[in-house]
Amino acid sequence: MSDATHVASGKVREIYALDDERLLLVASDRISTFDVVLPTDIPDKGRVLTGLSAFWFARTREIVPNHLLELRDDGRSMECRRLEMLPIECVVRGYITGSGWKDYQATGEVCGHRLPAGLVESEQLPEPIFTPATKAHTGHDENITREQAAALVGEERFAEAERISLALYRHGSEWAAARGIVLADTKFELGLDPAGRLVLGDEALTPDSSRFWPADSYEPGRGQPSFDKQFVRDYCETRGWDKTAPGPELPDDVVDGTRARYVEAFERLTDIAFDDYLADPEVVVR
Ligand code: PZK
Repeated sequence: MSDATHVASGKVREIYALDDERLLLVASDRISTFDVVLPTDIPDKGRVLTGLSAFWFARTREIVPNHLLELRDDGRSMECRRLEMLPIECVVRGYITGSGWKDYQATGEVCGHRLPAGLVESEQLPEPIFTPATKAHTGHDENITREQAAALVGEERFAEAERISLALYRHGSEWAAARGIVLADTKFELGLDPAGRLVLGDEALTPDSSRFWPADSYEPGRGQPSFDKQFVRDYCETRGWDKTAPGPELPDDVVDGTRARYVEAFERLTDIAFDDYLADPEVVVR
């Protein structure tokens, strides 16, 4: 860490440059809700997200190569190949929720996909759809049409990004469904290696880059509880917080319950005990 220079901050992660070809991605224990980072950490949250990402990277290598070079012993840092990132977010939706639900209610379409009439909130779509978005540096990513996305990355790369994203989502959602978790939607970031090949970067199929819903309480026609953040959201609602920074500090029971949900997501999806991951992070890539 000593000779790594800080490159960028996300809401809950940091990127450092190791050399010209390699970056270090570090996931903190910070949690955000309603787009605000809270003052209270969730212990091991960064390790859960890093472990899950590494797990998926190892299991999706046949679909697309990825940027992971090495998982560090701390369980929260990944050495990665430096890529030239595409200027679009590769979002896949299998269920109609979030900005997709808003757009559908207003226009009957999401990113130019005309959807069946009469869908209710959180309903499963006839098939997963690729719904690219622009990367907003302030505020929210903006959904764009396939034509707009193709203009940004080129027709051929757009088609390949769509194919790869849908294949990753199908793999992840089938795996998760078999373990009682609905993967409602997810966001991938793809980049180009020096040879111009598409490579999966960022984090993948984690609760921070996806909506995970508990399958046993899934019920279309309403918003769904979040697998990981529901205790935090419920607590914030009871506090009558106006959702502007700074957010409220979380009491111990909300922290403990939320940590348990992250660990449960990790263990259900990987079939690996989280303590085994802490003892040796490499267990998720073997
Ligand atoms: C890269 N981000 C998003 C911002 C974060 C993540 N392999 C890569 N090569 C080049 N650039 C990136 C990556 C990756 N991953 C990703 N920004 C740059 C981002 C802030 C914090 F953790």
